[in-house]
Amino acid sequence: MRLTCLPLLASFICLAASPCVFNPTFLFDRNLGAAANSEFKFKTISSPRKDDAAANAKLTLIDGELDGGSADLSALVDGRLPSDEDEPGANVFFNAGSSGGRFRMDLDKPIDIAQVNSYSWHPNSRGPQLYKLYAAEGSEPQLDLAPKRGIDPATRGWKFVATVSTLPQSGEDGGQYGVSVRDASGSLGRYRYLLFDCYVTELYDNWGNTFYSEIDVIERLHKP
Ligand SMILES: [Ca+2]
Ligand SMILES: [Ca+2]
Repeated sequence: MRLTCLPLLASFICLAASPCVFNPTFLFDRNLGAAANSEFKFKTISSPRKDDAAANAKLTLIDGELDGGSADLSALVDGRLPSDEDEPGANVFFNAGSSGGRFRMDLDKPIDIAQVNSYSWHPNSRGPQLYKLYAAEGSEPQLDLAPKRGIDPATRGWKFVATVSTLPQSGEDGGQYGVSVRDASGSLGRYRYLLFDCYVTELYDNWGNTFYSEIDVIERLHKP
């Protein structure tokens, strides 16, 4: 084979082996003990940022009720972090005894999103994260920006991105969690809106709604 054919062949093999399939996954890390502190430093997940693409995002409750002790939704993007493992006022969480709820993040304009990173911290069942993530560019036909629970957002113009679950298979579930939703292509896509469909982590008692401390959106940077 002539060497000049190799780049073409290589690109063909690449296309055949990894077609442009949208298959986002998530990574997560968990800090326990002294590693769980106000710095939110993880071994494999980047720490929360103050200057990420969600810093000025507008958050809107779609369904469910926030707990009376929860911070406003804006605490998810304020870049501030709890300093203690049980600090309700520095976290967003749905009402005690409820099954969770939905909220929407508006980034003001569509951006190419590389990662959606979510952070939580609690000594027990309010530590792990369990949610479904959907996204929309904004111009989808019949896009419903506020689909209630019971309505599959994917039938209302939203694109399903991933189901995030950091629930341990056994043992204690408390700790500090960092999650990163991403795609092997480097981009989750170009979106203005994100929808978070959040679920309780357990049903043994009323205290299973996650203490979400921050949600970062990392824009994919394009080299000029
Ligand atoms: Ca942030
Ligand atoms: Ca925060």
